[in-house]
Amino acid sequence: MSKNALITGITGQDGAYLAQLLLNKGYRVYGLMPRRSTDTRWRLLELNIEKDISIIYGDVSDLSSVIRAVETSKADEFYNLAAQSFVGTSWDQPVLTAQVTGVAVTHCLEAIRLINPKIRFYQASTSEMFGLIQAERQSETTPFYPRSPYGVAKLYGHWMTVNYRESFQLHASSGILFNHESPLRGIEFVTRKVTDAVARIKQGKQKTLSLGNIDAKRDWGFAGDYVEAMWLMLQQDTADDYVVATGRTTTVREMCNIAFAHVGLKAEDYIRIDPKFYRPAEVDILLGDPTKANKKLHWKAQTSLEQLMAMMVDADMRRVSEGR
Ligand code: NAP
Ligand code: F7E
Repeated sequence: MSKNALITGITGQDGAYLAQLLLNKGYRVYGLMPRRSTDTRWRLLELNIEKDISIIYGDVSDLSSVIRAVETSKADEFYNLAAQSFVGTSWDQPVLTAQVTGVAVTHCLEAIRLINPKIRFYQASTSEMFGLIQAERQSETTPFYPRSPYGVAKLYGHWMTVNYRESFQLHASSGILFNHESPLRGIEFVTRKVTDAVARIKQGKQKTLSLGNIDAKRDWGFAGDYVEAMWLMLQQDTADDYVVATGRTTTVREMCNIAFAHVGLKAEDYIRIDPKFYRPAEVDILLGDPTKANKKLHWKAQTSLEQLMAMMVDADMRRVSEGR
């Protein structure tokens, strides 16, 4: 019998890829979507799956929305991907970030506990919880030290997920995912900002690219690979926490070199440093240790950074040439 899945954050990068994956596996997919004044379904339209998803309007910061979504969807699996997910904005809207990215996780857990404790739950945790890193390679046992209101809010959600698993025996797992990108990445994140600029510069529509701290290092993977790990976590007999990463770290500078080189340009000829893109506190380096996910989930990142940047630049070259 086919299963029902509820995804919050269905209109985001991961929500779109996860919905596609679950539809391909025969799930009935329900998506909780906040009503906005303009249509936010561009990713679902780009993957051509918008007609296959049942949308439930609501907001994760509103407990009644979440309760209604759990009841309406009759979910077997609940993926909480909704968040104010941009780290930079979390210093400008720290209270909203705490509510949407942090407290709302408890709304999801409470709805499950009250309506059907058998529902399996996935919480979208993050490498930002490691912040000022306490080990060279970060694994499930590395102590946390968040460096942004976003990281702090996510850490609350992570520990509530662990707590509800231990207190109420919920099948609740926390995926500690390192940065993952794709052609569907939001334009404000650095990889997509770069690939969009590469396409515009190559096509004569932009002259330079302004960035902040290009010495920061990230462990970047492909979102399409990472949503598979989310699903695998909920297929295990017991719930647990997993680091999902590639195990390779690269500077923003080198990522730019790769992206510009894909269209035959040199990044250094176009990059300008603008202090306005620096953050009040930076996460200098992240490098994940995905050994547990490799062994227990049999999951491994399939896409190299070079392949990822090529995929993203090619998609933006197409968009820019179509006038988008
Ligand atoms: P994203 O593209 O920013 O998507 C976030 C989604 O959350 C959007 O659909 C957004 O809808 C929705 N949302 C925001 N506020 C909401 C609210 N109050 N109620 C209901 N929905 C709301 O993020 P992503 O990259 O797909 O990431 C998915 C999740 O994984 C997030 O929780 C993120 O923090 C986490 N994460 C991401 C990464 C990464 O590298 N991508 C790594 C680790 C963890 P609107 O667009 O309408 O606001
Ligand atoms: O920044 C530096 C910036 O905004 C990456 C989210 O998905 O991953 C993401 O958070 C690095 C940082 O991602 C610019 O200072 C330099 O060091 O692409 P980002 P993030 O902050 O790592 C984690 C895992 C999440 O959970 C989050 O939800 O790049 N950087 N110059 C810049 N970053 C941006 N955005 N723009 C710049 O101009």
